[in-house]
Formats: sequence, structure tokens, C-alpha cells
Amino acid sequence: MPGCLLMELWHPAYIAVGSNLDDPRSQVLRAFSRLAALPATRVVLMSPLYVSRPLGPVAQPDFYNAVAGVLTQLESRALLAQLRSLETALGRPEKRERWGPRVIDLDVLAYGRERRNDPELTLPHPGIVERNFVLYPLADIAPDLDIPGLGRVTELKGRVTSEGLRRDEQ
Ligand code: PH2
Ligand code: MG
Ligand code: MG
Repeated sequence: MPGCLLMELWHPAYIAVGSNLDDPRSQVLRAFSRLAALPATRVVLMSPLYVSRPLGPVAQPDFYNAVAGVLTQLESRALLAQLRSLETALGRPEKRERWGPRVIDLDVLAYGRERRNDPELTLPHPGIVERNFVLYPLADIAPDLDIPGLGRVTELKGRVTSEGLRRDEQ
């Protein structure tokens, strides 16, 4: 089919969604539906939601966390730029406190087999291996995914505990 030659490549990417402010469960669900409306991007997998104790030095409310699997024609940095503007559209202030509470947080976990380490974007996301609130939902939708340089998701999940993490029952 000659038309196939004109098709842009679709890249698989995984996006972590988190919120712990202003009805965080609704924020995560809203983010899922807004992800589906990003240009040149299709949401193909949505994990269950989890409630998780905050990781890090700041005392703050529990998070709702989930992971989406997408196919996108955007390059990784263009995808990141889209996620940043979606965060802003969903009410996140432009000024970012590193560990503080947030209405919405959208992180690129992995983008195909791409590996990069620039100030803007590190791929795969360096926090994956220590975050049960990423590995549990990721294992629900992509247990066999091999994350470049890190390993297979099921195996990474086996190296963390489920401490402080529970499936959302609603
Ligand atoms: N995000 C953070 C800091 N700590 N803790 C949980 N449980 N879930 C998060 O998404 C999270 C966090 C910074 O992005
Ligand atoms: Mg984050
Ligand atoms: Mg972030």
C-alpha cells in the first residue's frame, strides 16, 4: 500500500499520573481523559488507581497514582511540553516546588527505547525503580515491558514492597 509510506511512526510511551490536592481521585480521572485529547496521541492503556503514602521529605496528604500507556507521534520532548501545558490547564501553578503537594503531576516514565539525560528530561524516569506507586500500576498494564537499562517491569516490581500502597476501591 503506497499510503503506508506516508504514515508517521507511533511511539509507545508510559505516563505516571499523580495528585494529592483538591479531590485527587477526580484529578487523576480528569487527567486520563485529557491525555486522550492530546494531539497525535492515543491512550491505549489505563491502570487502576492506587492510593499511596507520600514519598519524600515533605509532610503532605496521600496521593492518588496511576499510569497510562499511550501511542504518540510526538517526539519525547514535544510530549513532555504537552504534558506541562496539560498540568497548567488542570490547575497546577507554573512555579514548581520539588517535593510539595500538587493538583496534578504528569511524568514521562519511558518513551520507546529512548535513553536521554538532559536537564529537562531523563529517560527512562530515574525514580521508577524505587516507587511502588509507579511499578504496581505499570505492572497492571505492562508486566512484560522491558525498561531500557532497568529491566522487566514484573521483576522491578518484585524488588519493592507494597508498603503504604493500596488499590483504590471506589
Ligand atoms: N510524587 C512526588 C513526591 N512524592 N509520593 C507519592 N506517593 N506519589 C507521588 O506521585 C509522589 C510522591 C513528586 O512528584
Ligand atoms: Mg513526579
Ligand atoms: Mg513531575
